[in-house]
Amino acid sequence: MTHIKTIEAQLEARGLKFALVATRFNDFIVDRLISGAVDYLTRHGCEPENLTIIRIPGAFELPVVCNKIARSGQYAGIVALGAVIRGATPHFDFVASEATKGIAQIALATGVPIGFGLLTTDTIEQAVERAGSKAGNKGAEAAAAVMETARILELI
Ligand code: INI
Repeated sequence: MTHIKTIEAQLEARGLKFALVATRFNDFIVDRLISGAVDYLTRHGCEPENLTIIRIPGAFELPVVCNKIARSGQYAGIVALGAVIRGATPHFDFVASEATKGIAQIALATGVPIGFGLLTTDTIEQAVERAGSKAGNKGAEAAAAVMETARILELI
């Protein structure tokens, strides 16, 4: 078989600076997502002094804050953490879709990877399941994705 060049990242965070942008809204869930993200990154070599946690009001504010952080040039990656839980009105749809769209646009426009740790669930139970119980911890997953992507971007 011919040799195929393959680029893969080392799963290692030593020396990389990350910003964790986390909502206060639904903080009983989001605090668990922060724990998952911090735990993942520090277990993969990230020094605590290279982590910054930024608390913001709600998911709707994620894009504007991530935008400024990404453009500061100080961080190898951002982990966006929050929980949008469906209520009785269409508010959920607007908040979830604007946050999602904004985060994706900022990552593309700046080239700074942003891990998508924003839960969008129909119920509180579904959010709890994804914040460190039976469906894992989406904060840790977002941190893992952004760490690997930051390393990949160094290699390309
Ligand atoms: N913000 C969230 O992060 N999660 C939610 O579930 C939510 N709901 O359901 O309303 C929410 N709303 C607040 C919003 O993100 C803004 O902070 C607010 O509208 C002020 O701009």
